[in-house]
Amino acid sequence: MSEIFSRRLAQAEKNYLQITGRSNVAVENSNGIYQRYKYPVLTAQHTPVFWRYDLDPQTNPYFIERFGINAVFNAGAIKYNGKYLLVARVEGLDRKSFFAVAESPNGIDNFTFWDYPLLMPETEVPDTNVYDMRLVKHEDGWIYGLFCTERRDPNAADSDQSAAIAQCGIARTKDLVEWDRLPDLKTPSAQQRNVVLHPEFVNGKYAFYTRPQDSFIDAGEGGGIGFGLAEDITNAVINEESIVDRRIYHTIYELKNGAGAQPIKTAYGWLHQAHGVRNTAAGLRYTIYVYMTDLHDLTKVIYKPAGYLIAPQGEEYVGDVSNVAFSNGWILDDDGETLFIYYASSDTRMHVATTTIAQMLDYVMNNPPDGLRSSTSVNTLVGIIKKNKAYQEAVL
Ligand code: M1P
Repeated sequence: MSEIFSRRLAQAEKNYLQITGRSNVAVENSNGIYQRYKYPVLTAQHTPVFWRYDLDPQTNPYFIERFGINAVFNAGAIKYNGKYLLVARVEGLDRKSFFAVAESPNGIDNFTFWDYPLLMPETEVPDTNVYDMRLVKHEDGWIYGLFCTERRDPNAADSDQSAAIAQCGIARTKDLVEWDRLPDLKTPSAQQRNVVLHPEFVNGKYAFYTRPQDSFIDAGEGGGIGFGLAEDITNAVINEESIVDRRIYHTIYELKNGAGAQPIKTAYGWLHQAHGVRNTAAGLRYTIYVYMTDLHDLTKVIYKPAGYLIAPQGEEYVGDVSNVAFSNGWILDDDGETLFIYYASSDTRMHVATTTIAQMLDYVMNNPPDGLRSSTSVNTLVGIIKKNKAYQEAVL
């Protein structure tokens, strides 16, 4: 074994142990809604050394990285057998994404990947790229993974090598190791991304939150986050899609939006998280927001605070696709109260924010909604100031 090989191997192993063994640190936060943490929970450096390098000095004398990882982001999340699991979107240097499970004993640090990536079966039309899995423990007993499957548009001209079609892939498992691939979801829309399965049956049917879109990037006529029912998950067909959370001019979700993770049932309604996109002179800006729908009418939004819950902050702004905060996974802990919100920054790395259902209910039900005009925002602010002044005068 050459000196260079042993030195570089020792360094790679040291880096890996340092990053996966590091304790996370809560960051002082003033918004009172959730707690951010100092370190990302998953990065490309969290991938095992034995994924990236050939460890045989005979065949890799320079200890060259043979399979580079570009980014680890947009993870689905679930608690399973007492462990906090993230099914991450791992992207190689070749731009292909695949899924891999990482587990942590506490949900905030020490995430380590399982030895092998997830072996996702294909349908008869192979996926070119798969990403952004939403995990749902459904009342039918299966754990479902819904994800985007992307393929080249078969009708695109040869000169156009970027036209793509996005659809919702569906797979299910009992142990997150063996997966059955089901046919892709069929909807009235040309394309789909950001599809989430509702955890309960609705009138005996499977209920989906969809994101109809006209083309690969543009939501186009797709009005926002949709909703539809399918009789059979093994051949899921939605015939009618209605819009639950509409895109609206001059909001953080005016350009497009998409459901994040499975909604959480509370005493007051279903708590949803989603991402909203707006355009800026510097490009698209993705932020995460929440809203609540009626317990009995899943298509009726009953509470929705104005603006975003999580936007990129500090180093989160920078990455492969900058100015992106995106979430497709959260875990409600066994106490029914502690909530881990997993979010990616700038299509590069994963973070966690922790909160409680009590805090989220207070936020979603009591923070002011968007009045959609500057003057309504001013009225809201004046109301807060007047109330505070009256309170201070009364107690002083
Ligand atoms: O690059 C930002 C995000 O873009 C897409 O989200 P949407 O479909 O809402 O535009 C997805 O490709 C997502 O993975 C990515 O993080």
